[in-house]
Amino acid sequence: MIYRPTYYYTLLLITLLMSSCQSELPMVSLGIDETYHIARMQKLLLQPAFTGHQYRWSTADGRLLSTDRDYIFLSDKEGRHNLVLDIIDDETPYHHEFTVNVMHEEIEYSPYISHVYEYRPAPGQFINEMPKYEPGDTEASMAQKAEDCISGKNDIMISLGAYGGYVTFGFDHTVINVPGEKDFRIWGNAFYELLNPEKKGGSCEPGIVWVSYDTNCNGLPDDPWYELAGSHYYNMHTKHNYALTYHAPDPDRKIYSQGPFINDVEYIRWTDSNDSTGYIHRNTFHSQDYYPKWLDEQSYTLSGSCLPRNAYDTSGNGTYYILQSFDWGYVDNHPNDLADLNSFDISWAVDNDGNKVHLPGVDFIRVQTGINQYCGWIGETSTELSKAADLHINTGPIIPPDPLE
Ligand SMILES: [Ca+2]
Ligand SMILES: [Ca+2]
Ligand SMILES: [Ca+2]
Repeated sequence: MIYRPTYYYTLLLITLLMSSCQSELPMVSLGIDETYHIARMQKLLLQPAFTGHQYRWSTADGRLLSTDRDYIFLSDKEGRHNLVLDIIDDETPYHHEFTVNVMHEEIEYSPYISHVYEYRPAPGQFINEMPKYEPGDTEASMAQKAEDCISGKNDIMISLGAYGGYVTFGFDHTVINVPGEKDFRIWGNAFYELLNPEKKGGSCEPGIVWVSYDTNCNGLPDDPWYELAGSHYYNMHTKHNYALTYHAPDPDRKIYSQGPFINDVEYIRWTDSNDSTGYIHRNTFHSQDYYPKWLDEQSYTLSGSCLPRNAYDTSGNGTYYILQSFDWGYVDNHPNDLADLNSFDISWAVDNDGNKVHLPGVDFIRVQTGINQYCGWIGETSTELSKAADLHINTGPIIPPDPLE
């Protein structure tokens, strides 16, 4: 028999009593701490465990932040933020004061793209080339190639193909929507015609910008998307909630040419939500496949808003097209040196019904070719981009120190 001292039984008794107390009065926690430490421009998801009739998140000086049960704290202001959560309930009201200390990030943020989440271009004469498809590539590896092109300062152009093609990217932090200021800039390859630059037309291929806030905080672009309403959002010829389907080339199609440069007129057929149909033609300048080779589907649908056509055949015989820029709010729509016309304000965001939406910041940005248009020998109108920057992150000293000083 093993000797057990008396205190062993005393301890056992206390343990049993404690555990029975705990089962009768379980410790319930609000789930919101008293103090948090986070880096600036990072989200803090606050989810109280208690329920009530209403919720009120506010600053300690009384400014209302939200009346939702869950709240995402986000700030670019370093320092101490004193906050209050009130759970309003007749039986179990709750008042909780807490502090979020916002610090500077440990590793300096990059102002440039850090990740490409999706690359889903429409067919086009630069598809499978910008970036280049190689046997074995998948949608994921093509997204990685797109990332290698447009992230950081790599500044290599990718093409989104014809109408509806898109890319989705993000940064190593949340891009803050600073009130009254534009928030990010995107570089394309638009240019004005040299002879008449004042007309602001030439090769302008407007891409629509969409933004999304990672409201479920899972790091994935599976949250609601909002269009940035540019200058042509309310144009009577803009189609909203539009969809267009591309069909892989039919091996039994009739192959015939049109003029000296189009050698396969019925190459890639499209059908749209307005019961229209048409083709992406193949031209003599680009001989690779125009349908994304990494897609297994024999057709795929792209949707969004569709902007009015912007091309004019100034020659009258199909030899000289001018693609007119829109006023503001689109990618690949004005030359890159016009910084302001290539910059975007998150406050332009609207929902699917066109109602303004306030977003504190965005985690995901999507650029989508906005026009369904074909211009003879120059081909389909396709948005291109090579880089993007968060305008609120300091890009560091631009002027090197003077060696004579
Ligand atoms: Ca803003
Ligand atoms: Ca998400
Ligand atoms: Ca372009």
